[in-house]
Amino acid sequence: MLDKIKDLLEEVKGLTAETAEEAEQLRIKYLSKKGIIPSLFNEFKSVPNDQKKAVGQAINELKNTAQESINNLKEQFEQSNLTSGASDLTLPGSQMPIGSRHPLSIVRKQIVDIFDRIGFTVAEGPEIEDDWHVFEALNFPPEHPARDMQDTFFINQDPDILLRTHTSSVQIRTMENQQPPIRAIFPGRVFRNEAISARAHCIFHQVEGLYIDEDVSFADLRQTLLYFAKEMFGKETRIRLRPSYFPFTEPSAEMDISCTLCGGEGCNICKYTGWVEILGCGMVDPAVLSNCNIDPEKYTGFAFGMGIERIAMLKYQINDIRLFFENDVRFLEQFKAES
Ligand code: 2NL
Repeated sequence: MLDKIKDLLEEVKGLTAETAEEAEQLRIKYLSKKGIIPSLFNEFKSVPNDQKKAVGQAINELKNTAQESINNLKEQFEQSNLTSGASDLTLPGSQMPIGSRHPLSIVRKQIVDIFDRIGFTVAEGPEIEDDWHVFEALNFPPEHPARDMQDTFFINQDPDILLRTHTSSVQIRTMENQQPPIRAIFPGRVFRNEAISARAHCIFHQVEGLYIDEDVSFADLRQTLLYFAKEMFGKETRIRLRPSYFPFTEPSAEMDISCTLCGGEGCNICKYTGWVEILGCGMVDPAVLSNCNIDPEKYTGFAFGMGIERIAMLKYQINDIRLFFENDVRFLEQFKAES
């Protein structure tokens, strides 16, 4: 009987199980009421007295060893049950919802980056302004319609305090504070007292630009804006300048680019002309330079201004300006891929 117990002892030391279920089967086989080890206790009754001590000890050792190794097997499965799920390092992480930049921010950054590459710095200024910086210094005559309550949001009258209608006011401040050479762009939010529609909004965004130095010419203006158009809309883009009028530039022009959608063939976007207007520009009027204490005999310069909404609408084929201001995530989400 001692030999049989020894064999069983070796057997239970080497027990293995693949699953918790298998470990339970082993417990039943060796330790349950009708299992192998309790049945040894039955046989024990017929062991001769002089062997009872040795056999009894051997059975007890077998029982303890079997219990220990089966418990170990069970524990192992309990533990892997606990940890699977909690620390499976191969599981994908939980999704963090990522926001997207506003299309106006994307386009503003593109414009700023393009001019940054040719040496333009960026300047910003106040949205609440006085009459001098928004109108007077820019050569607006006293009766100009833009000065009317109908077109401009006034905060105070006499003295006139108002919401800027263009970022030119920041250019005036820059020229007042700094002698040429000046080469900067001026992005910002502007305000006009207009009825809101698909094409116009009372709040919109502009980028204006200014380059003042000795011998700055209209050719410099044209080449700078051609570079901008090609960088912004693609290498194949062409430009054309049409004569126009602004109080603060002379001569003044409006710039068209060849239609981004049809390449000039004629389509809905360009109203079958092949051209789309994107900005206004001109040579800074000498009177404006004088107003800022810059000598117009020594210095000349060009300036331009564009609406960021207009550029973004063209670039992304957005047909209603109000979409920019509604913050509808279904609209905003579409710009996730851009930065
Ligand atoms: C447009 C046209 C323009 C300027 C803005 C400017 C500023 C100073 C002096 C001279 Cl301080 N000019 N800015 C010049 C021409 C056109 O904007 O259509 N903007 C949306």
